Amino acid sequence: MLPKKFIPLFCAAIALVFFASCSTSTPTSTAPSSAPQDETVAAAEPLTVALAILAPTEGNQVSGSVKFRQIEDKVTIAVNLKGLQPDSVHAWHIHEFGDASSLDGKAMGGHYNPEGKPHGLPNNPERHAGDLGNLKADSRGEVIREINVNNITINGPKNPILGRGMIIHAETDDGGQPTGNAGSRIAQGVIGLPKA
Ligand SMILES: [Cu+2]
Ligand SMILES: [Zn+2]
Repeated sequence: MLPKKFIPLFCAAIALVFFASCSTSTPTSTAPSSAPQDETVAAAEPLTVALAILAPTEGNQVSGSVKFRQIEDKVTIAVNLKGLQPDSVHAWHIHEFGDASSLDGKAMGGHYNPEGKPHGLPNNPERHAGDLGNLKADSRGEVIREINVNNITINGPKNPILGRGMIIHAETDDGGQPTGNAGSRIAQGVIGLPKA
């Protein structure tokens, strides 16, 4: 048996051996990275469709889908919502992050605005890329609508929206700064790739 006073010394020696073996093995774990090549492959494939499935934020009942289809330099956005108050009007925007981890929708960040423009309504060419204006619910609290925009792409060089966030707000977008006074976020969804 080891005398008691040598035990700390013994432990220190073991630790030193481990440390030394770890540091000497470090260079062998540095394998060549293939990341730059993968990025090139992904960027080369132009996509023409994207889909966001919207779920209600905490305390709300609004759900639906938003389908994006790119046709040449224009994107058709088809929205389908239910669970709104009858005849109510709601702002809808593309937000910066496709992050639905927050129950109030705040993890989606601010309006998608890669060009650094002021907030605006769709009739104003000087607006955030994510500014889509307002949606009016029918007498059953539903929305079925299609709009066309020319300031975004699915994953092209101009304001790509894939992987960003889709938000429906509680209030109407009045076009005011900085974000249209649209109120809280009542539904959210990540803009992703549809299966078909
Ligand atoms: Cu918004
Ligand atoms: Zn905006």
